[in-house]
Amino acid sequence: MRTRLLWAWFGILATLVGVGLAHLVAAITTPAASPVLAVGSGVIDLTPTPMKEWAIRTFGDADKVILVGSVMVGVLVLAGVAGLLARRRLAVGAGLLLGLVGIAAVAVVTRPGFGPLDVLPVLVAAVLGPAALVLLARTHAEAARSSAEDGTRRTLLLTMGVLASGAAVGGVGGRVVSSLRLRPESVELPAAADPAPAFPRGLDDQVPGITSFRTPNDDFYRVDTRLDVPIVNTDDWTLTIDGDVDREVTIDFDELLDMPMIERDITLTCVSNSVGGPYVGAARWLGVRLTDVLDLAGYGNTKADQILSTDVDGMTISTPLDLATDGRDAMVVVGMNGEQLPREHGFPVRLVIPGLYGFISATKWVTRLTLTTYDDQKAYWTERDWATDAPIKISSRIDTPKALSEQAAGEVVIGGVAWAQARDGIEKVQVRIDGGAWEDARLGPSAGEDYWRQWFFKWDASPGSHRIATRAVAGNGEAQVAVRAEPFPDGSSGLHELIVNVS
Ligand SMILES: Nc1nc2c(c(=O)[nH]1)N[C@H]1C(S)=C(S)[C@@H](COP(=O)(O)O)O[C@H]1N2
Ligand SMILES: [Mo]
Repeated sequence: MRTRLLWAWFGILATLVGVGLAHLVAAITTPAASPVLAVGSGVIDLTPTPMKEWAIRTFGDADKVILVGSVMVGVLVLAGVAGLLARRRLAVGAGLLLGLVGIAAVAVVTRPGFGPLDVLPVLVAAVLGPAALVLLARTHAEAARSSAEDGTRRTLLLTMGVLASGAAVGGVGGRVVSSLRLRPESVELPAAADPAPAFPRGLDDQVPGITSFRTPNDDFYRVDTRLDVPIVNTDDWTLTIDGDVDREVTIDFDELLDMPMIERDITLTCVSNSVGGPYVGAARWLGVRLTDVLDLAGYGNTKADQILSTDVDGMTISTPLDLATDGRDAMVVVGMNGEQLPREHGFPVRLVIPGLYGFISATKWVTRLTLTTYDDQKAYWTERDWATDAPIKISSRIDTPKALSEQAAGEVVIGGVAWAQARDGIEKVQVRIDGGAWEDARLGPSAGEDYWRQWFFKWDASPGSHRIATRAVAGNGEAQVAVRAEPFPDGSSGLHELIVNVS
């Protein structure tokens, strides 16, 4: 039994060495080409949409940690099996390890944005993993042949120690390198030629527990298909406008900064947000009008019906051309809340288009805008059956009190945020207690029609269990849809309702 365990360990150790050092090499070259991350991304891409939705709902922001963790556990179980097999036939065990690397290699090579250098990490894993297993098997064989005193046992332990340290150096080194590379490059952003009005003071201090009127960059929700943050530097960044345009144009970062800047307060929303969910955030964005950028290429005669935007890694997002150019403040963004874009949110350049869910509008790390048709080219989520036309649905969320919380009888302040982008903003928010009449909530200040609005309602709570509901009406008269819908394929609907216990 103990020998078996030892051999399983050999397999695991050999794999950790390969994967750890490959991770380090990837951190230095292309982080996404790390075997574990590449397999993880492959799993994300292959997972059917309903299951992905389930994972996001169940695990929330931890979904990626859980995914990478599961991939790691799966790999290590197989690595243990490889070790056990190697006990009888070394070649079989080493072969299984190579097979595992082969799966990672497929994941790396089929990744969008694959470059030749990206094979380096899997090559490292392919050489070091099996080599470590062979080394362990040889050292073990020698230890078994000689007597305990002559130090070969110690050699085996030493070998295992060295390999474990190698794996740790790889893993930790990879982290250190990534965090060094993630440090922001500091850029000087120009002032807006067309600035946003002074930002009003929200209800943050007045209503305890309400969502902050402006979402700080560090707290802004993050949704992307990648497991790592791409490192794009301004020197290397260019934006190409091509497809069905008068002339293909490429501009660099300085040329973009030289264009007239607008500044707008816009609330971004993810299509995967459930009613009452957290995937919504509001910020002040600085950037160039999207139509100004498209004008560089000329698109008056285009037959295109979509803007297919591509990120630095080849991931694509499609936006209906008519909606993006209908006069709304669609932007090619460089600044967020008075700072340059954080790397997580698309540095150096992303799109923000008010009123459309992020998955059809908010391309981060954008490098190409292609005017084309939905018939000719399909974006990432279009291939996965999500809607192509997905305006953000009107919604109101209760931030406080929390669901199932205990409240003291008397005055309870109910508060939250509501949004109705590209629909003349929020006109009215209402609250209903225990299925009674709808009553108007008080609204906080407005920061424009594309920005959410805070609201509160003073409720005289009597003892017992109570059901609170909220709904919103937009400035254009449209009301929040009460019919329940899941996020797939074009966004959730329904009323946010919760129960509190008053005593
Ligand atoms: N390159 C790229 N851009 C992307 C995505 C992505 O996966 N890759 N996700 C989109 C989705 S689904 C949303 S909701 C927004 C989220 O932007 P945030 O992460 O800055 O909040 O970015 C969009 N832009
Ligand atoms: Mo999203």
